[in-house]
Amino acid sequence: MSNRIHTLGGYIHEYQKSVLEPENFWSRVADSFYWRKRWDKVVDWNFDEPKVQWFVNAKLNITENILDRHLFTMGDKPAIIWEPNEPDEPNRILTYKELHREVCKFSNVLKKNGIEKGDRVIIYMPMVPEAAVAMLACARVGAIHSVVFAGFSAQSLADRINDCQAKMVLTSDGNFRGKKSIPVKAVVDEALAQTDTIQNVICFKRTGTDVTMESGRDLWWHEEMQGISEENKAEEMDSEDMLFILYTSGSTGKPKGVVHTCGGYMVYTQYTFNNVFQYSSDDVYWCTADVGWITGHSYIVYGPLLAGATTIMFEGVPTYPNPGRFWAIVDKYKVNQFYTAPTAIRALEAFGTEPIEPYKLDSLKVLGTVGEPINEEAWHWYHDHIGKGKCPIVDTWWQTETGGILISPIPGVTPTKPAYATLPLPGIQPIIVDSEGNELKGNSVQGNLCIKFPWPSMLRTTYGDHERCKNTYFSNYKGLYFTGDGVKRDEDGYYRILGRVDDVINVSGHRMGTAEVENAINEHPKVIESAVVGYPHDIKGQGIYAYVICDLANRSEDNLKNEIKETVSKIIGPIAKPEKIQIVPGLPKTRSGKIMRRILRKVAEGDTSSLGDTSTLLNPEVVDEIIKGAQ
Ligand code: 7RM
Repeated sequence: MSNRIHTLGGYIHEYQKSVLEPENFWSRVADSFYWRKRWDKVVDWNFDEPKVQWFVNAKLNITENILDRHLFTMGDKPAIIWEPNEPDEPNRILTYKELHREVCKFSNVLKKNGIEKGDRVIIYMPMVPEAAVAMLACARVGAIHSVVFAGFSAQSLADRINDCQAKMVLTSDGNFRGKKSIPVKAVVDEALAQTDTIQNVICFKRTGTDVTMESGRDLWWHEEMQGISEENKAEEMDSEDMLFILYTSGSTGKPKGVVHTCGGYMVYTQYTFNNVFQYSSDDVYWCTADVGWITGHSYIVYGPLLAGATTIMFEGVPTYPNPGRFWAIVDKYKVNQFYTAPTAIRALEAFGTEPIEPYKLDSLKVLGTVGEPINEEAWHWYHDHIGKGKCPIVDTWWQTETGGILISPIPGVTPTKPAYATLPLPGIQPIIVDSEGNELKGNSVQGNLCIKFPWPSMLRTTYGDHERCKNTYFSNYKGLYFTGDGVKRDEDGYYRILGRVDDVINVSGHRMGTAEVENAINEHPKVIESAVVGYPHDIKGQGIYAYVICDLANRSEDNLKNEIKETVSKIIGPIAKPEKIQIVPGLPKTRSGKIMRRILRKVAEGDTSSLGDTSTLLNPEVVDEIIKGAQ
């Protein structure tokens, strides 16, 4: 039923089958779901347009597979356990039956307020169960949700609303995060001044902070839910109808809306959840991501709930009220599978082992990581001190665009290796190419990571701009999906992800385009030009280092740097603030005017010994000035 792999032999068998007979393989996996109408063809694809369709002409609603399908078998099982920011505030537990009821009611609220199949709805909410209810209610009525991380600025929110022409925003009054209480509705109000497609805002009351409610536009969640019917029949969706849009950064200034569709995403997220976490029916699973990122979509909400799992949603941060909070939660709920980011592990490692000592952590069976390469030291710390040497670590490699995990160990089944994502899951055919696109065959090779065959949860397009999808992912190497990551396949055939090979910086697992940050910096009136690179950061993996040319008249450098940070925070959000800003007299440029980022990267890394040939630069003299002023 769950298509779970139990043995190494089973993995090898399933993998081979998935490559030799992909249609039979995926059709067997898909058979365990509830479809209103079965597919005519399993997959139809070409990577040139690109056009990818899975379970062609099948009809379904993903929420019937999450809710209605589980009602009779596990109606009273906890679906979502919500742990609040404050440890002594009461938690909330929603069983499958209660989640079903909430989703049906909120689906009726959406419909009552004019939301129809195909409409775009923005979800800008903190980590509360209502965020999941909102996503599922959209899916149930056939609306396309686009969750925007609630730490993004009004400007970022407005850009996303405008890009997808959203009709509604679902939000909250405020957001508790550690010691802070963040206004959320006020940011929405600011964003809406720059948009003209939003008809209604539905606001969930969380912090009780004062908000302005615009009459005729803004509605309270609790008022709308009052007295609304609990009966709701899910909309019938085509397998290839859009399920959601999620914006992600790339190498240009403008984030792109990655589009996922209903059928393939459903099949792949449940299949990978079951295998990668080896979830069994009474387990408690916890992924610490935010629903604003793909990890929250696929492995807090959709994958686990499709699998009938109990999934924890945590509102707070790892260090509040103290750096033992994660471990307190693990013991409190007897968490069996724990999935987090390397940056969180490194941040907690910095506090030593004392915060762990009060806790048993003996319920843990599987540990996971996602979002960025994990260094060997952090891997061992996690393995020894959290897993007590007995829990396999699944280092899961995947992307917003891939929808689900592509390369990962299967715990207890395939081997693990520190800092390695190891082996592709069944159905995934990775290939390594050199910069000319030649395939690097065999083991002990290093190059760019591509995938040569479609998998059910891959992106279908970038919203409103199919050319961009084609250019970004399918044009670098003909006939292949290009991931943007560098990779090594070692002597044993295991994959180690080396990080991005394009202009994308990964700060604490959050993707940021260098151009996006530069555009924000350039908004400051005193900034003439800027260039941004990533540099190695002990905790965040990478930090943002900005080189800025500016007009310093009547300004101190320190004031200006702080203002620049504030500008970035305002335009993108606090996560994009540069750690280091260096005011420079010029930027190293080629004769065609391209900034030589390679040099700036070296200086930011503190390695000025091998800058390469700088004589071909338009302005070689600035390099010395930059080295002198480096931080
Ligand atoms: C799930 C997610 C995607 C980028 C990806 C990589 C990096 C993700 C790992 C990793 C090394 C990993 N989606 N990345 N997982 N690098 N090991 N296990 O993070 O779209 O936000 O980012 O993240 O560079 O291309 S994402």
